[in-house]
This record gives sequence, C-alpha cells and structure tokens, in this order.
Amino acid sequence: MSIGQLKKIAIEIRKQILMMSFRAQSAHTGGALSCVEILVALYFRVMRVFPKDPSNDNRDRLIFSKAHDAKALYAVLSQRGFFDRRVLDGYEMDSGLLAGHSTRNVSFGIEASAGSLGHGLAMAAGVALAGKQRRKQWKVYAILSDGECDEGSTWEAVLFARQHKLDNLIAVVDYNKLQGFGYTKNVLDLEPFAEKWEAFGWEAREVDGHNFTQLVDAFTSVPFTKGNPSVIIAHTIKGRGGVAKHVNQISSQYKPPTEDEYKEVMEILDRGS
Ligand SMILES: Cc1ncc(C[n+]2csc(CCOP(=O)(O)OP(=O)(O)O)c2C)c(N)n1
Repeated sequence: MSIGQLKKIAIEIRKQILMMSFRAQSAHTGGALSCVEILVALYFRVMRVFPKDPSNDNRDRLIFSKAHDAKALYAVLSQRGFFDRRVLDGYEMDSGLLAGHSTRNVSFGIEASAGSLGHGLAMAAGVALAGKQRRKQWKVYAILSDGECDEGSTWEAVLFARQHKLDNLIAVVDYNKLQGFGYTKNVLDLEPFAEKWEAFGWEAREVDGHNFTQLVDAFTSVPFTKGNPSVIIAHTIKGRGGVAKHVNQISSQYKPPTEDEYKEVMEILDRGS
C-alpha cells in the first residue's frame, strides 16, 4: 500500500476516533490521535495479520499497552477488516462490544487485555520468548506510552528482553511527551531517552511518528541488530488532527469534543487535512 493510501486511511481513522469520543463523551482522545500513523503503518503495510483467520498462528502479534487509547486500535482493526465498522458505534456504550480499555479478543484482533499501565512490554516479551522457543517467525510489537516508561515494570521487561536476545520484539513508544497530569519532562523526565534503551542493550531508532516514510523505513529494518531487541521512539503530538484547542494540551487527555467542535473537526478531516 502506498504512502498516499496510508495517509487517506489515517484521516479515516481519526474520524472514527472522534466519532467514538463524541458519541460516548469519553476521555483519552489525545493519545489515541497521537498513535494513528504508528498503527496504520503497522497494520496496513508491515504486520502479517489474517483478518479472516484471526487466530492463525503465523500472525504477528501487537500488544497495545496504552490501552486507555483503545479507540485508535479499534478503529484500525475494524478498517483492516477484523470486524464490522458499526461495532465502533457501541464503544463505551451499554451493550456495546468495545470497552474503554481493550480486552483480549483474538477474533477481533485484540491480543491482550490491558489498561493498568506498565505491563504491556512484559507481556510482549513473554510472547516473543514463546515465539523463539517454538522457532516461530512471527514478530511481536508493543505499543507503549511515554508515561509507561516512567514505570519500573517497563524497565524490568527491557532487561528481560535483552537477556533472552529477543530480536523478534519491537517496542514502539508513542512519545507525545504529555501524560495525565503534565508534560513528561516535568513529571519524570525520560531524557536522554534513546541512550537509556541502548544502555540496556536495545537498538534504538528515533522517527517522526506522524511520518509514514520514516515509520515504514524503521519498521522494515528491524531487528536493527540481529540478537538485540529494537525500540522505535516515535516523536508524536498528543491530540494531533483533533480539536485544535486540545492539541499538545493536557485537556486532550480528558475532553471529548462538544457538538460544535465535533462538526468543525469532521469538516476539516473531510477536506482531507
Ligand atoms: C498503573 C496505572 N496508573 C494510572 C492509570 C490512569 N491513567 C490512565 S491514562 C494515564 C496517563 C496517560 O499518559 P500516557 O501514559 O503518557 O499515555 P498517552 O499520552 O500516550 O495517552 C493514566 C495515569 C492507569 N491506567 N494505570
């Protein structure tokens, strides 16, 4: 799929995220919007998945650790053909099938229950180790937030992955630099971030997380070094492509669009920008 096609899909995904946020008046929209290109690049260009045979053992696995942002995952999985688009209408609604935080449901393409932050990389490392032990070719991707990299459990998994030479494991950090209560640099600074991963024996690459060319190039170059786990630090903007006043603001964590804001942002997205 071409970069132009990926960009079109990303617009559609942003519309679906904002639709879910508006309908359910739910929080966690900014972090869903920041990881759109990461997920679209993976599911539409990089990962081996089988929407019509979702539990096929040869599939690549993606553990969406920052599961409060599940709207993004749901929109991408539906667009990729795992389930009907109308299921998205039930997001966070009574009798709906899609909870605010994603729950394992392989037939929908959801590999892990998550939401208590800081556990996804450990889960992904376990799946990657199982793949190695069973001599499988599949890769395991873990999508992390920067907030999760303030948690010790993440760094335990970093140590573990290096120890077991999990070069089938790729961590992707959606580095939007904003958390629930402030900017990451003020809450608990991660810098120098890439150097920290490298000090733990991982190979790191930094990319613009909204640039498909850079994302695809990085994803198709892993493992960067045979025998080492890889991390892609994707510099992103929280709230990107959503309601303008929330972009790169803490409010993007909590505020759903009002009706007027929703109409306005959908018109902008419909124009393709
Ligand atoms: C262990 C744990 N503590 C607190 C929360 C509540 N919580 C939900 S989202 C969030 C912060 C979101 O910021 P970040 O983790 O950086 O994610 P992103 O900006 O990518 O959405 C917090 C503290 C949680 N889900 N899990």
